[in-house]
Amino acid sequence: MSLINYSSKEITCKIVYYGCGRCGKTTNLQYIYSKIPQVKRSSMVSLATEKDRTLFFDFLPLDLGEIAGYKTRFQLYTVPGQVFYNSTRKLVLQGVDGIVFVADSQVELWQENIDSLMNLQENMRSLGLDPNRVPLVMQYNKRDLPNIVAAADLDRALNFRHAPCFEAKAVQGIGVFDTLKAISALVLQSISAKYKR
Ligand SMILES: Nc1nc2c(ncn2[C@@H]2O[C@H](COP(=O)(O)OP(=O)(O)O)[C@@H](O)[C@H]2O)c(=O)[nH]1
Ligand SMILES: [Mg+2]
Repeated sequence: MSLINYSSKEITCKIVYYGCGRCGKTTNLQYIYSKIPQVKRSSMVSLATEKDRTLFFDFLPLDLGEIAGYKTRFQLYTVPGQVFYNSTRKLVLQGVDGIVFVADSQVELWQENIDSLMNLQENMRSLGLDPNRVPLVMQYNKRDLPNIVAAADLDRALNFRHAPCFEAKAVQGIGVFDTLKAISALVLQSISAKYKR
């Protein structure tokens, strides 16, 4: 549910990075934060436990320029990945305009990725969101590690609607902006389609 303010000519969109615990969601936001000029971003808010795991969410507001005279604001959120935080995940998903599903490419996390994707779809449905329609981008992260699943196999198992997908090494920043550009373009397209009459 993007917010469009006609008088101030501003569009605010919400993008959520979803995925199992420790797949690299926070790392994506931290990298984006480190590369965006100060004037284009507010400070990043992180609510983490002592062990560096997201407790509620990370939040990063960005100004990404103008489209047709409208200033576009993007709010990036992550969800806590651990299974028991589902009510928080649902809360963060409310009003989402676009989703980045981050998968951990490591072989031993195969099932966790699938479970997280099922959980995403279930939570979306329970919020009245159509998993087949909300703009979505897939990111296969941790490609730098040795024991990983081939990207094509991850794609077959996870990319249920042939969404744009990117391989990433988020710790090195690789693939992070490709992912962000793809999801922001999809979100802006879907918003302009919605408001065009
Ligand atoms: N080797 C490697 N480690 C990564 C990568 N992305 C994230 N990590 C590490 O994985 C751990 C969990 O990352 P984090 O972003 O906190 O995961 P989150 O729970 O999804 O927010 C951290 O130690 C990160 O440094 C990557 O591309 N390669
Ligand atoms: Mg996190």
